[in-house]
Amino acid sequence: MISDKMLKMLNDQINAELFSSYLYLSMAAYFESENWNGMAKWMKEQSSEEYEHAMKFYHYINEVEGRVELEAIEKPKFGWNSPLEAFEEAHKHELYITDRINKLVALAIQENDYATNLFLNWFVNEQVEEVATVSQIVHKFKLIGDNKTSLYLLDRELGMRASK
Ligand code: OFO
Repeated sequence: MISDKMLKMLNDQINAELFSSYLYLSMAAYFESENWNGMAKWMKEQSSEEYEHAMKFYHYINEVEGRVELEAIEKPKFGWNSPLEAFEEAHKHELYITDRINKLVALAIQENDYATNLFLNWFVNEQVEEVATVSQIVHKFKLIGDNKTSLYLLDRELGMRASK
């Protein structure tokens, strides 16, 4: 049995993960509008992963006999000035999500909620990977600058991201 406070925070995290999915889909749409099809593919994959993250929380809440309560999803930003700006925002967003996961873990520890703590371990590792991946992409964009050929090649590289 989980506490009401924990249940509320887990439900809020469903909303945060769905917002992540929505934000990355909006970035994908921006990339498509600029004909960066590889970047769009990368972001669509990321958007799908975020939906899966939301569903992990959904299933966990049901497993511990809590009640899933969905709230409205905030409208994501519509456009960015450059691919670099979009990926920088993705990086910032992942740091924010990491902070949220850490707060969930802190509450689970405080409440001696071992099951939820164990469930959250997967997300702790996932956040390390997500922050590192986006950070590397931002680094590549910064190296490349305005070099069109290199941007074309990076777009191709990002488009090779496999579906999970
Ligand atoms: Fe769900 O990890 Fe990104 O936001």
